[in-house]
Amino acid sequence: MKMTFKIIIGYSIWILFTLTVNAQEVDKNEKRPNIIFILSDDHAYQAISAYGHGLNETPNIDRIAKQGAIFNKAFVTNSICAPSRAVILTGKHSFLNGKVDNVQPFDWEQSSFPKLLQSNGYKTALIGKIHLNGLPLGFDYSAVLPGQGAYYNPDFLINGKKERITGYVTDITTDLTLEWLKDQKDDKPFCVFYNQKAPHRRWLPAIRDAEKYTQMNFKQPETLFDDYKNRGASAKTAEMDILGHMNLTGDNKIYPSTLDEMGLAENMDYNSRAFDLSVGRMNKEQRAAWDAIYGPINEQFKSAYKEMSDKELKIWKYQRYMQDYLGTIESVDDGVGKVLDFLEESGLAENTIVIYTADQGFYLGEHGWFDKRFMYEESLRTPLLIRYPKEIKPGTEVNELVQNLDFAPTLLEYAGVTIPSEMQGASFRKLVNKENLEWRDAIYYTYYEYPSVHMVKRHYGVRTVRYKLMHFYYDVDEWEMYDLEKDPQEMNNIYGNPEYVGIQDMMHGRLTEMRKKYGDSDENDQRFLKEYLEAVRK
Ligand code: SGN
Ligand code: CA
Repeated sequence: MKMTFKIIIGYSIWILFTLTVNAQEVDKNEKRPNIIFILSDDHAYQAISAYGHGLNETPNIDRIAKQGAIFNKAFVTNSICAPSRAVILTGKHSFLNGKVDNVQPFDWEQSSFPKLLQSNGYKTALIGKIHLNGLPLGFDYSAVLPGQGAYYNPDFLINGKKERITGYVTDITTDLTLEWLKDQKDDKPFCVFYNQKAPHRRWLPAIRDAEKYTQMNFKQPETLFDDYKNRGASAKTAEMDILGHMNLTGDNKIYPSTLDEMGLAENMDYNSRAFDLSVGRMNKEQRAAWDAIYGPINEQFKSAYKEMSDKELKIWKYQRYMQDYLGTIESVDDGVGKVLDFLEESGLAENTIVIYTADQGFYLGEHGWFDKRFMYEESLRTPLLIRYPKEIKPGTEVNELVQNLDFAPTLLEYAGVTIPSEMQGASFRKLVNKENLEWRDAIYYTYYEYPSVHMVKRHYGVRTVRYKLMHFYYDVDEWEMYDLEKDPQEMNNIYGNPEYVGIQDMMHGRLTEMRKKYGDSDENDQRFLKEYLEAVRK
């Protein structure tokens, strides 16, 4: 008996041993996935046809969802450009990675997922807008726009060296990405950030798209004329109203000379500067093509303006806004198509993860607004689509709450690299494969950049599947709570409503728990406030 037992044990150990060795061998021989991370700037989920809002068509971006997965509840941790990028790179909340607003410097010395991929044998590249100061670290190649970048004839910093490239920024970013991809002939897996500037303000489309989009008319959001009744001071005092804060020249492409002729030259200094920074960069040919499209719009505006009520002017501005904003997305979508085609043609598609997302959401007239920053849904939520034919089933939908905090751990897991314990997100790989049903039921949010352009007050909050609790602070001390099931447009602040006492207590509990879990505090808020005020006073 004893002998047989020993033999069985010995045999089992041997089987286990061979299985383990084989598993390791398989891992080693298996080529690790390539990664193409497509990050556009201010691209609202409402402006991707896969999300079904009916505003525009994005057939190529939609391909990613059809052949892979679409996330219906993807959020940011801080709805503003540079901080969001810092969160994506580091996998840490703003108050830990230090990039809390667009003003504070980003510390490239800290750990990031591209650095970890690079030190684990990946070739890495960063192409397009990054909006973080200094030479990017963790990349074998970088070709980035300085700051916000320009739409026409942009400067690029190619491995730190400035070069002006003639053409349209979205097309150039795509071309640079394709060139880099075509150069990847060695055996190493790659990870490239393909970052578009579009559709960031001031929304200058490619000429070919401006022609089409300026002829179009778009449906208005239900809340375009929101009066912010039942909301707090922050919504009421924000400066992002389409009627009052979107400007006619820089934003709506009415020439300074047209306004001059109309006797509407108030604010002219600001307006003409914005105009010079965008349209003013065009060469003669580009300008002539631009004038052929926007000249007639200027003429129409000149004759129609006198008769316009404020309501009509707001609708006119909204239509101009959508024509240009959605116009810029057409070339983003074309670029995605070219990159996907390249992957198919080169045989790389099967083993390449393609992610499409944006640095935050954006208001397309909801609540009468443009811009972002708020923890309300349209700016909190981003598009997120992912394709990885080798693993992800076509047509997958993910409804759990994910955040941009999750990209770093997710991509490290796909690449087989250990996820550092200080990263705060979680890998959503198993979630996409429907293997893991244990997932968070709440997310945490912080926003700091105030007082600043658009005047959205400092706030933080928690969002669960159904409710949202927010605290606005600094020059106010206000709480807002929304029932997203009954009030998805967030028109009714229920904080203090006796019917919701229990829910309110529960949400306060969730908020305390989140602040503790992620390591945030009132002391952090006060410190960042002090640092911000010092920086902007300089
Ligand atoms: C610029 C824009 C703002 C925008 C910020 C931040 N004005 O200042 O509308 O909110 O950038 O945007 S513009 O007239 O210069 O376009 S972010 O995406 O970089 O955070
Ligand atoms: Ca942005």
